[in-house]
Amino acid sequence: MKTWPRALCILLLFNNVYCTTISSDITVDTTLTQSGSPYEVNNDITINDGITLTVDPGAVIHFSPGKRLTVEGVLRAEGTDVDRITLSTTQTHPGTDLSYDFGVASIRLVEGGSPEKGRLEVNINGKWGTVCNNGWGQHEADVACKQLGFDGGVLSSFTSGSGNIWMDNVVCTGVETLLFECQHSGYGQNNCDHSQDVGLICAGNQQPSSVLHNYWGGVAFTGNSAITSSLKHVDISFTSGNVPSDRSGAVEIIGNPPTFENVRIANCLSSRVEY
Ligand SMILES: [Ca+2]
Repeated sequence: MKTWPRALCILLLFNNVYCTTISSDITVDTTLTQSGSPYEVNNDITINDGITLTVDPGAVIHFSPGKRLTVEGVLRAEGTDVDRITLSTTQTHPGTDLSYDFGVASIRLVEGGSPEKGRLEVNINGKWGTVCNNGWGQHEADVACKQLGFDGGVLSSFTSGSGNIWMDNVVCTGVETLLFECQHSGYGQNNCDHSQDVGLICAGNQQPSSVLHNYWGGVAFTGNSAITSSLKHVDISFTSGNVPSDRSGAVEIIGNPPTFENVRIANCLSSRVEY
């Protein structure tokens, strides 16, 4: 009885009918529609060799944390200017701004002499910069240290950085999984100088992948189908690559590459496209 809903789901998919949860590999030609959205993918799934998954304009697909889509067959995700296709996560990431990318490592501690301490730096659109200490307290230190995989931490001061001061007036409630989900003045907006750079001393044993659990694994093109996959007017966000250890691309190309047209990849903890 327990497997009945999944069987029903596959039957519905077979008839191209509305189905919200996808738990198994795509083994017959299937179309995901805007009216059936959002779809929730709660397993690692593969589009099998010889099979086409068509994603209609305006369709929204949300992946559970860590789950990824492997394309051995064909993925035809062709949105339009008005009805873009969304590939994202089931998890909410409040406060994050889709016009920014957080880089592969996203935050780090430097010049502290050991991994758990140092000046806090954040990566925005591929550039490392610092964080101003205006407003910093326990919640903010805890969120940053937890993002780094520690249990928590305290504000400190280390050598000053240089270049961008990316965040100022950071206010966290303490439940955020990313520093980027806390309120702040806007990236690059600050009235600080580098003497106010946040330093941290984190506590506990570092668990490198803790934050990745809110992110999905991205799309891997592994097949060598004669028919080329296509991504057109697609938004891909909140991937961490191949969870937990290998932060590979939001889109990873191992087999034949897809065609890309107007694809936006944002808010990822992974690189964008990896070959
Ligand atoms: Ca300030």
